[in-house]
Amino acid sequence: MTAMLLPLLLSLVAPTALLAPVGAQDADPGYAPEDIWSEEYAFQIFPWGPHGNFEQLQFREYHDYFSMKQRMQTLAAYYPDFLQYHEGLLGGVNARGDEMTSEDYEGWFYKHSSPWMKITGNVQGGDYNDFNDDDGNYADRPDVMLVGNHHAREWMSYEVPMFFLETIAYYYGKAGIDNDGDGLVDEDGWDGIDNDGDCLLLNATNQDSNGDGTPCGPGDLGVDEDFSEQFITDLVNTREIYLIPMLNTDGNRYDREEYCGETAWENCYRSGWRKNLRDNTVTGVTPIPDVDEEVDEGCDGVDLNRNYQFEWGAPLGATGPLFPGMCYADGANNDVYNGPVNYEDNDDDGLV
Ligand SMILES: [Ca+2]
Ligand SMILES: [Ca+2]
Ligand SMILES: [Ca+2]
Ligand SMILES: [Ca+2]
Repeated sequence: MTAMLLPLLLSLVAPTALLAPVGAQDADPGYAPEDIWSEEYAFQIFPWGPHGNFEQLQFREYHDYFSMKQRMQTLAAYYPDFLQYHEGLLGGVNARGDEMTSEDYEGWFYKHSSPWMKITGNVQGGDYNDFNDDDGNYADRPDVMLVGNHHAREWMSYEVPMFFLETIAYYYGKAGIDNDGDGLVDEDGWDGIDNDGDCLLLNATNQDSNGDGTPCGPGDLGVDEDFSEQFITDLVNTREIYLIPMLNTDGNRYDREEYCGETAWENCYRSGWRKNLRDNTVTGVTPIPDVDEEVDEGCDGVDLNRNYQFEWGAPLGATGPLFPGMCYADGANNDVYNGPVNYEDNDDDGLV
């Protein structure tokens, strides 16, 4: 009942009274999260699901390429009004005049495209784009592209876009929801500030729940805990969002299936595979032929965030060395090889 009564107390009781919660007897007066908010909010149990892998849906376990893709397809099937799933790109003549096919956008080794989601209001309306094979193109809606997992080993970087996707999928079009269960609706929106002051009611040890050293700052329990669902709906309706959670499908599969394994953070002394799996032995960069079709760990791969053609290698190659690894057995790999520059999609990641 505390959670239901608190809003009333906040409006009726003098501020000093709030500093002495019932039952506090130690030197750290204040509430525990579950005293103020719903159990779901206090323990960060997300409302989406319930079908599928619970641990992954609750972001307590990493997706892999396959489960990520399956979840994207499931969400698109549930919410066809504003989500449209795509396996990759159809191809055609790109903006630079090059003829591209859908295979050009597949990874070198595992041959996956990068799955992506088109997100906008009435996504099946608007114009059709025959290069992307997507609907929902509206001249008056700005495009926003969100890309995760340039670096194969940075698994969290595709979970963040997946969390974004789950949030939008669940809350889009819903009326105001009391997200934290305190009886108030939309009282603390997304601005990194504890607008209603409830975080400050926690005991001191709970005020920095994300452990970044800043109490009641961005990311802490009680900060931005009751955003506006209408804000999400408006945001989606006025933009075309292109969400690519896992750009580096090749590298990520290799990292978790071959290079490090599923428990990489516990036992991968090499710190993980970073690049994609571009075959550097058959590109003319090195004279050494690729005698097999396997990944050559001392040679292959391009560091995707160093391969953008904008300011490639600038200044003087400082953003990335010009050569891949040693390209012989057990030779050192160059983890930050930036790949060639020729203003084409020379690393097959779908981005130029
Ligand atoms: Ca609330
Ligand atoms: Ca809300
Ligand atoms: Ca904090
Ligand atoms: Ca708050």
